[in-house]
Amino acid sequence: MAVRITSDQIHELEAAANRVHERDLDALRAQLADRGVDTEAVIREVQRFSVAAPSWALGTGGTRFGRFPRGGEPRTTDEKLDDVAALHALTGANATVSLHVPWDDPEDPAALRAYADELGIGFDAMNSNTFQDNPSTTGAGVSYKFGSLAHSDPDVRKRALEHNRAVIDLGVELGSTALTVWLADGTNHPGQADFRRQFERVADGLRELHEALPSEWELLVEHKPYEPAFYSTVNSDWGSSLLLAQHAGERTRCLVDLGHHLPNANIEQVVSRLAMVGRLGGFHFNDSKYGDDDLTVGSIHPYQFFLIVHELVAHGDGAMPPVRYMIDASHNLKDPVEDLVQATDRIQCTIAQALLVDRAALRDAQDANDPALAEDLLHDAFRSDVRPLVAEARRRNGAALAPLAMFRRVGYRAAVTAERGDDAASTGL
Ligand code: LRH
Ligand code: MN
Repeated sequence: MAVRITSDQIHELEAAANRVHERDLDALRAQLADRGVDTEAVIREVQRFSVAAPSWALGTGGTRFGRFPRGGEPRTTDEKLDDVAALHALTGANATVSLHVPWDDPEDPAALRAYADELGIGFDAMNSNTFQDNPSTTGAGVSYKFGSLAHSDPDVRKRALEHNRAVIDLGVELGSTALTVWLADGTNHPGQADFRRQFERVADGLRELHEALPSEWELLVEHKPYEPAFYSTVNSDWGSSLLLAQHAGERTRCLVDLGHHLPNANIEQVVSRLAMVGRLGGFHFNDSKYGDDDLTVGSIHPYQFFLIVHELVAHGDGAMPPVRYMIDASHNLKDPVEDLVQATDRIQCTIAQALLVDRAALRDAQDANDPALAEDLLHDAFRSDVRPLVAEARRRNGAALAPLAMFRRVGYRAAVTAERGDDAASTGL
């Protein structure tokens, strides 16, 4: 019998904490009222927000140098849904999961969908995988070693398209309405391939996929500068991604993985550009210090993340715009659910901070070329401790004031480890 975390359980365990919470909330409300902030609107917007959990990050992640599994990991996609349901019970903001095929390859999609419905979890964008050879995705005699949609061999490209269409078909059965395509396609050696011919092959492949999309579906293309290719990557940056999206068709947009930018890239400006031309499709939220480190959201560059969310709230005219929000991280050291709880909390807090920005005053400061005032207006928001507002939004969603403490208090990991076993390992990164 799967381990469940319920609102009643949380409410009961947080009874004492609730009194302290209400005192802190009242104090903050008074403070923000003086600044003309509509705290109820902030709480409602945080309540409304949800970010998809990555199915491939519910186990312990690793690197080529090692992986230190902790046991009690979800062994099946059903058990991954159990963990996402536990996560959602704690945060009130992870109502969907993003599956990755063939790491998730359900024998009975209808049964999986019924189980997800029972748990109140939906399926966000599906992810295909043409960056690993796998009997179910490549079949005999085909390898993605030298690429997939960019491959010089039409048989390999054909196989890659078939896999992506199969992922769409599975997604239709699960109620998903989007496919994310991240391609590892590129080169390691100058001269290994022709940049233009590789790009044109991918562009044509994505257009074919776009034409295969069911009516209400969208296609998301994800750029990345390097890894596993270390000399050139076909969809290497936002410009390449935008060109691919425009070539593929109107229901193709760009997915921005925060870790997929070279050092010092101005990611908030990339977001502004893509939103401006109506091609911002979604995000893979994470953080990084050096490369595609897939670390906890807001753990390394919280101010950069604030500036990105500020761009979104500005683009959404005071609300988070309707694009696809997903977390994409790799939990090498932390408990995967704890890391996702923290990531979701950081996103909720950053949204609340971005909603505190006095955008009218900022616009005036910008028009008056007053950079000092403009910066202060951003910092007033970024330096505001909004945690009582976020805790209140979670409480109203039936979730936890302090989700990490609650996860530990209910002993979820110990309970599922007892059920799944110390050597239970998950599929994914
Ligand atoms: C590539 C990526 C992509 C996924 C993979 C798990 O680095 O960000 O989004 O397919 O990680
Ligand atoms: Mn990603």
